[in-house]
Amino acid sequence: MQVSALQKARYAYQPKLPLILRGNISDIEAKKGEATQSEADQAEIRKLFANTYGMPIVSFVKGSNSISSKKLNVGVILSGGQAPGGHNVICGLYDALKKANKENVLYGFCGGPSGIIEDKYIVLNDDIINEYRNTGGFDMIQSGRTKLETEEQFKICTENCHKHGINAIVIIGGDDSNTNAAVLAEYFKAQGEDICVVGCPKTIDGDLKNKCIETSFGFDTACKTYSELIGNIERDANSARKYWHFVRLMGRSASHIALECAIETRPNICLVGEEVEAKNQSIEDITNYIARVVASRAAHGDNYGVCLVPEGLIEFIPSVKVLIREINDLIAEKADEFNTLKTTESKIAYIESLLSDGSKKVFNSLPAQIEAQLLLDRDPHGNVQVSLIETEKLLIETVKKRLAQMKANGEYSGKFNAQNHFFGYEGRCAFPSNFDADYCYSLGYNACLLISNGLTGYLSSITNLSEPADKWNAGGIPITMMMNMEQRNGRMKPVIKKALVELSGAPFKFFEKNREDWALNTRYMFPGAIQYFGPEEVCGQTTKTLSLEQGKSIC
Ligand code: FBP
Repeated sequence: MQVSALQKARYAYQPKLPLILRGNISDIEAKKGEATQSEADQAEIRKLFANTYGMPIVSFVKGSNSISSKKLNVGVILSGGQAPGGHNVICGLYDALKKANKENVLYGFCGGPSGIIEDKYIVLNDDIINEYRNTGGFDMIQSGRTKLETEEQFKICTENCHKHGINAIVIIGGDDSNTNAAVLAEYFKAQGEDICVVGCPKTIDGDLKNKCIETSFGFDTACKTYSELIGNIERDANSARKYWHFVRLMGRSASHIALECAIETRPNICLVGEEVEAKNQSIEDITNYIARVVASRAAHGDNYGVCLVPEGLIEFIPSVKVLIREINDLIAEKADEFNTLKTTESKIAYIESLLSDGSKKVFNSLPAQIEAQLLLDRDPHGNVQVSLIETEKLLIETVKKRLAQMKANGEYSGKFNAQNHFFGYEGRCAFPSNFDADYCYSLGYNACLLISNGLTGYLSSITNLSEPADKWNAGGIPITMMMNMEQRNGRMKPVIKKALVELSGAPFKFFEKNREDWALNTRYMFPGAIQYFGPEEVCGQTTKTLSLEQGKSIC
């Protein structure tokens, strides 16, 4: 493979581990805490996870252990959307396995969870691993969105584990994939199978976090990549002074990415889905807010600006949320009829005929393009694919109309020329920042320790992340502890609770305090590209979100 100079230099980077993981594996003790309970719906979740519910949080401390050095065969799966650092999780896991026993074998199941069902795998060795150290992407073994959830899939999975003598599976995924990791762990236990399942918290969206998981990997690099691009656009806007740029940012439901990028770049407007929901705002309210800022800036001669739009915004507008839920249920319930319809128009007409009166009204108020985008295929977990809904274009249109009315009323006399952008895939496969390179390597290394200790149904956890790596803590969190019951594909299911932006949290408070100033005055910040080599204050910064959440001040 031809490699760039940067890639060559990154191969040589040695990711940092927490101090506790740096010594001999035999000197690390697994300290178990109190029994745990699920986030909510304890009775139902206890019933569904009879063998794995209530397990304690585990922390690794200095001590001794009686882990045997018996040969282990481990399978690893990348699940869901790409996130920078995935390769490093595998590298950390591989290095720890080889350190524990040179005979240990790591199977990389290819193409996501379907790899283990179809028995598509590669046996990872030094040559393969060394080609992917500290690189972006998931191309070492690729990823996929197949859901591991049926009894039949679990049976095939068991057969394939037996075939290769697999003792443990590591699933690197987001909330839905780790939910499935917990279900698989429970299945193995119930069947008396001695196969551990351990998860690793992956997603650029930043919504897999709670009091025990401080951030998911990939969020840091993705936000820094988007912030670099937004900063460049701000500089262009500030130079040309003739466009309003509407930038939609990936992140699925939660607005963590948009909020982090706003704190990094200080745009004139950043919408936050969770606030829209809390204030019960409609598309009209959001439009009026944007138009007011556009008009106020125009009054000072500034006919330009930058507005960040989280891709999940549309789902938070309460009336649209109800509409999406109805469409999700209808698509699941009437799948046979719906899937026979050939044209977009016939699909729109069919769904419209079945909607409640309230939702029909909201549906009809949307441009045809957005109606069609709301009906596109659901992901395998039954979620609408918000990355396909062009909310930024919808807002440009509604704002344009509102400004025309304001002009007619003599409330506005500026110019509004808008450009739309969508930043998503651009940030998911970047070279991991030093933070993500270190964090991911540590998560993978730590997953090996969880397996060696026979722990199953756990998520690999590295904490104290706003401090330097040598002060990080390592351990495991029982996945059931993060669960509640939610409606999916028309049925109640146990799932890991998604972490949305907390309006009382430090990152949102910081943004709220400053947004009016950023709206009217131009306070753009240009973070520039991620730096991998150089002084720690340039290369070693965590996200502003993490710093603020951990009580650190930011500049
Ligand atoms: P995960 O939750 O699987 O990590 O996905 C992250 C994400 O990038 C979302 O932000 C986005 O909405 C979605 O994937 C896009 O999915 P796809 O890669 O299938 O287009």
